[in-house]
Amino acid sequence: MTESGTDSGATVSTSGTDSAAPVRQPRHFLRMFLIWIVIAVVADVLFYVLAGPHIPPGTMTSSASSNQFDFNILLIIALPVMLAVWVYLAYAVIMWRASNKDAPEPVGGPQARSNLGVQIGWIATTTVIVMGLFVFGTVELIANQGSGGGEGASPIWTPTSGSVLPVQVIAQQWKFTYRYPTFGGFQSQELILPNNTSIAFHVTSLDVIHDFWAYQLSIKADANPQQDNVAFTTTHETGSVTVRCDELCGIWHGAMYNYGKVVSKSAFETWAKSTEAANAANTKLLPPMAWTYVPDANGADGGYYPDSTDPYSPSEVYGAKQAAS
Ligand SMILES: [Cu+2]
Repeated sequence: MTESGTDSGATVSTSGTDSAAPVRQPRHFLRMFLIWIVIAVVADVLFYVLAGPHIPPGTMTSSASSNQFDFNILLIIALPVMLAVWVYLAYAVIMWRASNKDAPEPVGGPQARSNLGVQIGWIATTTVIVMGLFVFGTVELIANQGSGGGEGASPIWTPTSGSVLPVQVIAQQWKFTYRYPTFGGFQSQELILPNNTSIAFHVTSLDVIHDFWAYQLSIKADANPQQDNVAFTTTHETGSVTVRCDELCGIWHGAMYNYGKVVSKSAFETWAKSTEAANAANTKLLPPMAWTYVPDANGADGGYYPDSTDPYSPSEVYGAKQAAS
């Protein structure tokens, strides 16, 4: 293959003081750049059009749509970076392989050190990408409902909707239950939500640290004992929801999941009112609705566990006074 000799590029001396005659070299960097820019633009457009709408976590809620947009932007920035590496690799393998007689000898020594253009280009490009992502990520975090995360008891962002449904998420080893304070405080093992409604999740824990991760809602908020962690979203589509614990919380952490649904407003009202009525007798036995709970707080030992029991196994007695044998 001798096509590089016919290319109308700049003449480049191959190896400085080498006695070989200079071989006319094409403008490799310009070529790579042109190949890269075409592939990168095509890949970005194809990705955004074909894959973009299917990128997790979907569009079931305002926070899900917002996160999907963020992921798409990140991937659109990352794709050209990856393609730049691949184009350089492919170009180098094809142009500078040993069997290509026109390939210049590799240059070592002082000539191979310190290329100001490459250094400035590298620092400028990486700085722009990193600082751009920093600004983008910060704005998206603050402006878009904390990207669905828990914002603590005093969120910096609150929904503009005048009517927000509060749902309390109570985590414990090893299950989630949901309490509906505006429907008599009944408690459900299933998360049912009305469509086109702003929801305030009040996430708390009865024992250790858990994490409420409702994947399709794009809500992920830590569940800490004695903390009321608030996360907002607005539902936009009906469908089923998977809830998982996302904080290693003990031996059955992996089994700590359940399911929920976003249903029409009327279906939600019917469900909520009938469940409130059906559970009324049990709801009376629950602790009064509060933003955090201390299990057995009124017990004799004031601990998290029922009196005279503790979470440790009977063999965990190292250091305890042992009976003489
Ligand atoms: Cu857990």
